[in-house]
Amino acid sequence: MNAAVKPVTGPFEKTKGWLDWFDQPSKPRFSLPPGSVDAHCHVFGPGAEFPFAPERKYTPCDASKAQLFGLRDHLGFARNVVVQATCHGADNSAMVDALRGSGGKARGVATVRREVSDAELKRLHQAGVRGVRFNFVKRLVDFTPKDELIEIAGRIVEHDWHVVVYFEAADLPELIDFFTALPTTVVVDHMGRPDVTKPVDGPEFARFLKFMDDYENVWCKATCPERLSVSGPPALNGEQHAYRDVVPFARKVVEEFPDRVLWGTDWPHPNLKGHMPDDGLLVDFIPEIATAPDLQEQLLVDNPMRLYWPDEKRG
Ligand code: 0GY
Repeated sequence: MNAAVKPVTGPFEKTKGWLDWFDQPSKPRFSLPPGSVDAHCHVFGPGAEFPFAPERKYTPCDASKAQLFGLRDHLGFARNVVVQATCHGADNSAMVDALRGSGGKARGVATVRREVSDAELKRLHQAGVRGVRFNFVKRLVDFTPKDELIEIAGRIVEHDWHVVVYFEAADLPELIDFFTALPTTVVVDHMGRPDVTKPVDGPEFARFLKFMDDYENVWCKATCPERLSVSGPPALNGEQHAYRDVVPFARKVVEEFPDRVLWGTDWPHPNLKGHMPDDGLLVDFIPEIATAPDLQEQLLVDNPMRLYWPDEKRG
């Protein structure tokens, strides 16, 4: 990656202990299939241009669209899906600016409130937004009433958008009725955040798999080994492969639901304190979880293209 993409310090003091993203990622050994989509990543600010939300629970380092696109090219991706991060609240300007600056190579997932106008939804669609994100992770957001979320979900149907949901594994039982009432495709972030110290065939992950099995409109992202792993990357534990403990969980969803899984880097990896992943090594994690070329093609190209660029040819 170009040295010019080094993190810059904005006018905001970032949350203490939060690491800056890894600015010299290795070149992956795994060659991504042509047309691969990084289907979960963010932009932060730059804070001087796109101020962070007053209600945010953390203040990140800056991570601009140019830096994101530099990483895309370095790793070998063709496209990005930029997911609105909670530090920008419901002000989607930085994300929309990234979509507009991508030359059609990025789509977005927005955060909206019930006050959002029809004209704004249309404007977001024209910019490349194809979904909204409902976040239930208490350390990241304040509570939003479910009737407000249902109302928003009802309004995005006409744009053929989907809902991305982020929650902790322990909260699935109380959220499941809400998720199944949503009138759209529902995409679960990071496999519903399993506790990877528990067995992959134990009751907690079985509950998540059953949820996906029972509802064909539910997809998930086989993402964030760096966030879910307890064993950590190879540099810390000396094992040959990174994030070994996450592999069985991610492999399971990829193999059981090959046409409903997505993959993304999660760059610039908000809220990581223990270590910051080398995004090149994250790409090398992919063949561990999608072990055959046809699974890789579905995970990285076919599925994200169907959801985000349904009218376009790949590439
Ligand atoms: C992620 C995960 C996190 C943060 C956010 O929007 C966000 O702030 O999603 C997290 O802290 O687990 O997917 O980026």
